Amino acid sequence: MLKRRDFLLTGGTLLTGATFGLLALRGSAAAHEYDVGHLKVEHPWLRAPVDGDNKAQFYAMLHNKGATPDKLIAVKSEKFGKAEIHGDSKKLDLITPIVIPPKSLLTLAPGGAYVALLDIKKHLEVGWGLEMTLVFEKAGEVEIDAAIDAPDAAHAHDAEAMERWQKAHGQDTAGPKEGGAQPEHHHHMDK
Ligand SMILES: [Cu+2]
Repeated sequence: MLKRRDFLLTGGTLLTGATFGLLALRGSAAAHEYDVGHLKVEHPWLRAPVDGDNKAQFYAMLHNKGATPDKLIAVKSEKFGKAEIHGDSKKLDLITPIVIPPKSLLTLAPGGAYVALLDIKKHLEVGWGLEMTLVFEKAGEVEIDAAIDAPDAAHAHDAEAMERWQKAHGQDTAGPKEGGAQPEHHHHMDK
């Protein structure tokens, strides 16, 4: 199920009075993070395909609170045909798991290790979310909702890239249009 992302929350200058009103009504905020075993997946996101393309790149912050390493070994979603994990930031052409060392926070970001989402079957709308399953060797599987960011986003919830994309695609940036059903997206601007 796709959900409208509250990406506007990340761009302070874009906040409108109406948005603030919604926020006040919605009450408690859920952070954009998922726990599985000793791992925490924070701000999973992807760079949407450029127009006409059918592949995307997935990134996240992977926090291993445990005393042993773990590995991201597979990524699944009904919306794309397959995923290839390019886990070695020095040899990005290789397909190899992403290793998360113990007691560490691994930030996947453009230019480094990533997951290639290939053969996308349905249009991925920038500003919405994509439900996916991450499979870790030890911690097991976890369902996540990845933010679909602009194709040139530099980091999760890149509001400037989102605004450029919207202008280029004739969408306004005035605020939520789909009513009050958006998931709360409490974002601390960690890059
Ligand atoms: Cu997030």
